[in-house]
Amino acid sequence: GGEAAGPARLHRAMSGSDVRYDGVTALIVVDLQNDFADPSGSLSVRDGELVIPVANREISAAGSAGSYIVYSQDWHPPTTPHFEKDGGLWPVHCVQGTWGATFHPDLQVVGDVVHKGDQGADGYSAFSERDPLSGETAPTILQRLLQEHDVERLVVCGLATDFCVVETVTDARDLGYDVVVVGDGIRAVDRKAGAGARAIQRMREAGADVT
Ligand code: VGL
Ligand code: ZN
Repeated sequence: GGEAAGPARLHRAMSGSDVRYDGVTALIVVDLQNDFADPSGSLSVRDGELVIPVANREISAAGSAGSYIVYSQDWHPPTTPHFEKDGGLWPVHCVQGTWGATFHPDLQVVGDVVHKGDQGADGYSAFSERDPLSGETAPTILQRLLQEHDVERLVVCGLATDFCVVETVTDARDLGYDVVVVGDGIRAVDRKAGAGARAIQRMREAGADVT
């Protein structure tokens, strides 16, 4: 977009963020938990730790502009068809109340938290949870929180590009939100080569602006 004037430009200059924040914008920080962001996490994303200072930069910029900030947390029970040991895809990760599920210690946490995957569903998107057995989807509390805060536009960063970020962003577009994805604030699992690049392509095709 064009050059911002007044306070928005000032906040950007002070924080180093390229993104414009205002009262109808919310920042969504996706799954910056130890199991994804710490190199010793059970589902650690390569260079995931590099996302933390970028997220903190965006959190500062959003906070200065009075934007609403919300954090998603992958939040699984010890047994869930999401885990490979129980018939799913993934190593055990982000089990409720464990170190792996805790936010990375360097992350600034100043906002609301939305849990997902907590009923045994996959919960890739911060907006919805899909039961891998029945295929049924149910909304999380995220959309209600955004409505309560009069949000029209979302800025998204976090992990992982090819799972929770892309599903959150495409759901957000389906719900009618304008979406900016912070390009240096995401990283991919890349279980299959090129998955991260394809996810970025999908987000752009859905109308998101990936910086
Ligand atoms: C995620 C794999 C499994 C994510 C969550 O946050 O991207 N990926 N569970
Ligand atoms: Zn998970």
